[in-house]
Amino acid sequence: MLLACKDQGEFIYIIPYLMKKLVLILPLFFISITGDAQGLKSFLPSGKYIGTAINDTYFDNPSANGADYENIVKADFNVVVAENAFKMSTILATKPSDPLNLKLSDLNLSKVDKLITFTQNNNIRLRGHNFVWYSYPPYWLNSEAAKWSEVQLYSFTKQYITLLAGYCKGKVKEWDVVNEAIDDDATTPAYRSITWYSKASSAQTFIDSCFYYAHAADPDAELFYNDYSIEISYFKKQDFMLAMVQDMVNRGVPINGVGLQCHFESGANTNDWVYNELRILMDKLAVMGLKCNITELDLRICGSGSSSVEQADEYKKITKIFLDKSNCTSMLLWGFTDKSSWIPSFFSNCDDGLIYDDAYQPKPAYTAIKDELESSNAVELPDNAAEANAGVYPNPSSQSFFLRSSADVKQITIFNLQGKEISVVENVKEGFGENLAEGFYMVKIQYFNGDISFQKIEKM
Ligand code: 9MR
Repeated sequence: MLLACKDQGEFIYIIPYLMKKLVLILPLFFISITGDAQGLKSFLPSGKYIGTAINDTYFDNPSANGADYENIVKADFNVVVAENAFKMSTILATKPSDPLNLKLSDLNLSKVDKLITFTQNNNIRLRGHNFVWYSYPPYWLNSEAAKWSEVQLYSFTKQYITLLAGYCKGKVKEWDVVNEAIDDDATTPAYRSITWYSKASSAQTFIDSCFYYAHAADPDAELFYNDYSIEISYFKKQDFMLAMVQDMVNRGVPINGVGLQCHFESGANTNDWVYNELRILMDKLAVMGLKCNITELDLRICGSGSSSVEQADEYKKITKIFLDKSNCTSMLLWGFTDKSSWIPSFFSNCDDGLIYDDAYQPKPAYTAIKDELESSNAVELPDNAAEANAGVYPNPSSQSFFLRSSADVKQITIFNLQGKEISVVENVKEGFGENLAEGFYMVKIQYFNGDISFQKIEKM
């Protein structure tokens, strides 16, 4: 293969070629196999978490992955969630002898224990997904629940959440309490009615109760409502969700945030309009005092609809939103390697949605996220600072300045302190001021909406 594709088989050319290849390959080997200190998480500002879902093979067949899987998780991520291991379908996979008198010993906690140990040993935050989900219930639950009264439905749910949240108290820092409770009706969405819990006469009271049970069991855990197709306002589900969580906040239900799943199709769902929508939604939830985290991000490539380069740019833009918005504290991918992803089995003709390939090598998407994190790392944002701290910041690693703003900026003009114009920067997103001489300057920031602000900066 090498001979065929390189230098017509002339041996003398092969040695430098191989050496060049080794130089290229070795750093990748170190990044992916050894748990390199320069993994993604090392570029995060404080208070931010980047993470991944942990696939079933990690628990069921660890040898299939060798050491690569764990080493990558340790190097790159400071938050993880189990893709399936914390779901009721796993925890109550075996029918309890008396489901209405649940005991801790009825819960299958072996995978929970494994992930708790792994995260504690490696200083990784653990999020739990999920207590209540209409989909994929344990095989026995629908038929059993059909026999229950509403009171028994509440009793079972309370026991389950209390046992699991109590067992994980202090170890699981945040939970998806309720997952996907809103249906997909395009015009008039409602609470899902096809669920084992539809027996509750008020879906909202049932949802509230789940949050109260979880809060009582672990008052320090952050509690989330998690869903898909709520990311953009085009889907009426978003309106429903916003009204629902606003109402919960108003009534004092212990909800801390909303999880946006973000299962996007690269090249299809991710034009600028989507990014703006994400920012607007995060702001709306911030006004309610709620976090808005990205909980299951992937960008599947379907047929020839996109490329790894386009996908990388999309990952970069979403990472920037995560960094810009102070109420978006976590961005989790739904897995990190295309070797184990839900995508090909759920979407025909789609694959390759993650940031490492099948062979655990980082893809352009990995580098794009890393670059975005790296370029934003110069300034550590205090809590709730994203909007208040809009402005120009120095980026010491590149001797340039960057702009932090959720509003689009038309142009930046740089003046010296005598008021003489030094330069005009049109594409401020790329960073600017690299060639300025040391000293103080005044920058004029002109926004597309007509707003103007001034700021003094120092080039060191
Ligand atoms: O990726 C998960 C897949 O392996 C499971 O078979 C499936 C059913 O448990 O759930 C998938 O994860 C879903 C998540 O729990 C909720 N949001 C959508 C995810 C992808 O379907």
